[in-house]
Amino acid sequence: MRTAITGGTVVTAIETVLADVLIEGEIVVGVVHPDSEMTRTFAEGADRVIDAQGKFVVPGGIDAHTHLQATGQIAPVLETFETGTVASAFGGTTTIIDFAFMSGDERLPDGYERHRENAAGECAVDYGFHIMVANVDEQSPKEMDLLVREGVTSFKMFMAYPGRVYSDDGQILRMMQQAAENGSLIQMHAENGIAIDVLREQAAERGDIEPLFHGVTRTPILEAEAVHRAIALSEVAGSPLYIVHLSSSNALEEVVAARDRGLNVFAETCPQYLFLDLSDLDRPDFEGSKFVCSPPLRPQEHQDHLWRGLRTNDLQVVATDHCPFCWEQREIGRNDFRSIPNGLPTLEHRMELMFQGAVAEGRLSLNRWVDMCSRAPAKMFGLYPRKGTIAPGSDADIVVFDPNSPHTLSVETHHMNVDYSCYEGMRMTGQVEKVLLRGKVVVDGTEYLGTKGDGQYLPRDICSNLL
Ligand code: DUC
Ligand code: ZN
Ligand code: ZN
Repeated sequence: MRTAITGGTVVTAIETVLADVLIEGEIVVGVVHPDSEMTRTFAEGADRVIDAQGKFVVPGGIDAHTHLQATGQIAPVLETFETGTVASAFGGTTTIIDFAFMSGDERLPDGYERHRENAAGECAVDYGFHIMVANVDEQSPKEMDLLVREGVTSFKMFMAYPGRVYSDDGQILRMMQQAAENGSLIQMHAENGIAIDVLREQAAERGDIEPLFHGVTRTPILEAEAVHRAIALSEVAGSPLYIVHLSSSNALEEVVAARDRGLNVFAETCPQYLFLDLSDLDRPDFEGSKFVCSPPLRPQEHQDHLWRGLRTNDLQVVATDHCPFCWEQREIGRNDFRSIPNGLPTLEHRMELMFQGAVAEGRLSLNRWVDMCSRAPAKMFGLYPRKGTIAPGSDADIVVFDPNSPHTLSVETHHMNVDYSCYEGMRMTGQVEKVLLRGKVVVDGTEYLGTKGDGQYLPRDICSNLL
């Protein structure tokens, strides 16, 4: 099957060029000048020609932080591998890296194997896994080595949630030492959970039980403290570190200071921290519960700092932490914010939201948009250059993006399996028009053209950002 995408502007993290993209089967074979002889002969013999005049042609998005079919919380995530990845395809994200978790007394590889079974044959886009680590003991570092050899090269640890998935500093240091040996990346949920739990209990005792107090008690000071400690531990271990879902200017300052000292410290933020804020948690009639995630939404003034961090590359990646819960599931915590399940639905909207905030509103360049949504996660998590760019030899995961197609985000039109939208009524300037997954058109406008199981499992290399 030969496909030519003609007349568009190809945008990668590096350059913006008028060029045609030539695809043979699943692979890009040429990015060439529109008037070239190669285009003419290729297009003549092509099975399909896609006209991209006036559109951007960008590498498929990579969302490096999702939780599909997760059951580790108060309520199960009802977004399945099937529903979540179809929504992902509609949003122009052609690869996800999902978190496999250990439940009960499971070992590291158990969570991975269960997750692989659950995902097999279900996914609409390509997928890999990180592991959420709990119950670290002397076996855990060896299990980590085993998984790295299988292509699972990143491991999330928690400084929050004592008594559940929390690891103490010694356990974290031990795993970081092993990561320094095996080349993997430790991802950190950096919030001081021990102190936060005291504040949460005190709030509940005072009768402060509304969703707003979820935000108030998880103060950014205790996010920054945990980031600082995680950096210190990784420096001692000699391992790189990746902070997940960084939410505040306080935490960002710690990352900036570490990077200025030359440490291999990286961080991701999420659209919710750039577009939503603490006041959403204070919406009346328990509506605020729809915005409960951890770390929580912050006062609006943090947002400018995060955008600046993206501009200066102190924040490298934008991922969603997609972890949706329906209204009925939120209701579990009506009488105590501590029982509201944590996580927001964003997977489908990441590319369009980030285009809006970055490009349409003039904060960042087109190339930076592609970088933080596609190339940076590909490099961070060992998928580059197969993913994250449009170049000869790379997978033909391609989005035709219309920069002038105003529309409104709404639960009425989204494909995510959740009964509300955190972005209801938000106006977007640009829109995903067509999506190709390894050369196959899976989305055309409002039509889904894929088949169940199109997505392939991706064993990953190690992070390619290290010196
Ligand atoms: N951390 C996540 O990454 N996702 C959901 C909840 C949490 O604490
Ligand atoms: Zn987390
Ligand atoms: Zn998460």
